[in-house]
Amino acid sequence: LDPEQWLSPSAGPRYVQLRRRLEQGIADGVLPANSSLPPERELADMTDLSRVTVRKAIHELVEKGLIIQRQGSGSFVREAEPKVEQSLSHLTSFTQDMSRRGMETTSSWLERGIFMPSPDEVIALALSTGESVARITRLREAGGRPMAIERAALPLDILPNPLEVTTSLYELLDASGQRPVRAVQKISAVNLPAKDAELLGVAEGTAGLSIKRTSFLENGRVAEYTQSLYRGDAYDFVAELRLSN
Ligand code: 16G
Repeated sequence: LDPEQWLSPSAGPRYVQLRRRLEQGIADGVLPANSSLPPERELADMTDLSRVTVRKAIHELVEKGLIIQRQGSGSFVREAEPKVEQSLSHLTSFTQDMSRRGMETTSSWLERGIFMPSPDEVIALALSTGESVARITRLREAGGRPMAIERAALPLDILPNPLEVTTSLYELLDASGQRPVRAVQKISAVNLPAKDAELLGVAEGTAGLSIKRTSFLENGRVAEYTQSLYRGDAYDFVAELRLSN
């Protein structure tokens, strides 16, 4: 924890830098689950920071659920919650996936409306020049725990009023007879950028999975192009493979 090696005057408040440093330690397993943190005074000595700074950093980790404090016995690294195992062979929605596990879904809205499409949305949805898209961006939570950031774009004739989406997008599409029946997904590894990591409650640079889903209606028309960022520490994606002939 030699402060010379990681404290930088340009990297924001010192307590934030210390918090990130500790988060990184937890993510890397240097501070394993159930291990105890050195007492505040010791941490302050080790880092050359004030006790107030140390206390602030620890307080944020408690708020984020990474550390628990027990009266009289100090601070401990919290046991990670079990991962969600998600099958890759069924075209399901987030709400369905979570309710099957007995978890309730909540969403925080980041964006919901009609927008000019991004270049990749134009391509994925085969939009014509000047055509707008319905876009909904949500932080998706299950059982109160942030799981993914999802940005869905749909052609306006499929979702004319994005404000109508209040809970499940797929249930709404289903109700209007436009439930996708087929999808193509591309999964890639990412290091979560600061803003997304913050929303997902993990340290900047934590491993995440980027999933891009393009889904189609029965008649072959593109219904949705959704870019999702899943927490790598919360998800395992599972696919069943068969020998092809
Ligand atoms: C899933 C889909 C996403 C879809 C959403 C609808 C993946 C990678 N993505 O998260 O494409 O828009 O479900 O969920 O599985 P909702 O019906 O709960 O709104």
